[in-house]
Amino acid sequence: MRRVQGLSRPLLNARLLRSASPPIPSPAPSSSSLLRPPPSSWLSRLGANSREFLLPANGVLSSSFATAGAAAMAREAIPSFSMKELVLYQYAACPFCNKVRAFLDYNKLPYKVVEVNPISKKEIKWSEYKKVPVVVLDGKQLNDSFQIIETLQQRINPTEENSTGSAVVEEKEWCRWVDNHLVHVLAPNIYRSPSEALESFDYITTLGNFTTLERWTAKYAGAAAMYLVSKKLKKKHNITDERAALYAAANTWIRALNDRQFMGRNKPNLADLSVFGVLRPIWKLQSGMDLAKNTGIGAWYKRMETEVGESSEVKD
Ligand SMILES: N[C@@H](CCC(=O)N[C@@H](CS)C(=O)NCC(=O)O)C(=O)O
Repeated sequence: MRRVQGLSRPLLNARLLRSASPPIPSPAPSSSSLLRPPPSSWLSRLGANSREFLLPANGVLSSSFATAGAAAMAREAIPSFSMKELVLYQYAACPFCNKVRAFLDYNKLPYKVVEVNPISKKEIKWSEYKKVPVVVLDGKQLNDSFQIIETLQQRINPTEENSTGSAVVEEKEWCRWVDNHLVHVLAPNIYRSPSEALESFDYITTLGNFTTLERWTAKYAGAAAMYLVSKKLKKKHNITDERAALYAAANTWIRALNDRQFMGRNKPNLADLSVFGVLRPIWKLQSGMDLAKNTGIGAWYKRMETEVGESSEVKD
């Protein structure tokens, strides 16, 4: 059985893994999930950290899926993982959600997607936890991308022992680096200028289910708001030049690879999947194209596309 190098056995936090109560509704078809046009409170709410990322990835990623290589195509279903249903509640542009998707896709775990409206969050009204990603696995709710991946990894490799080996320490360290550093560099880049903010919101509104008026409003109001918010985020995360920070992060990652194909050596480990997942939504945007052009990360990214392969999302 193929495996990703796993993290140590998790101390499952009861807050993060609990029986769903009240009963979790069946997911609405993803085609009906929307990024609604901004209500009047939206601009102020956009200032929240939680709204750093509103960019849908699906459309951006279609070409990634199309380039799935032979290695990924040949991958087998994971025999030890028995599950009835896995539902991912997400914002398509959310880097944390894309981390989870990269893990699911790489491991060929079939999942349904419910696109959550970031304003009303009505799709996760049943949940006390109000962030995404949320996974519902056979009726159990899992919150937080790190915990979701770790829990699923344990299901894939139930016999894996707690390890403090150097490879595991390294993997953990770089997973933390993704959450604590890399993700914070992204929003200031994709909303860096009015034109880049518009580019980003063009994806959001093109892919979402908007009326013409809603699409126009969300695109321009959202872009304007996030352009302003991105300046605050730069300060908050001590970034002076956002592109330089993005390139520096990519170069840091490449140095960490130290001439290995992947951090997991011949196969991606969880750190590879995390870096890839959070970069995926921006890869076809101006910031992603600049990143590929000005750093050496492109070759690793292409290898990751091949390894992760096609999406294992199940559509209704
Ligand atoms: N530590 C969490 C962070 C998740 C997170 O911050 N998600 C954002 C979207 S990118 C969110 O849902 N924010 C709450 C909101 O939108 O109101 C994880 O790794 O899953």
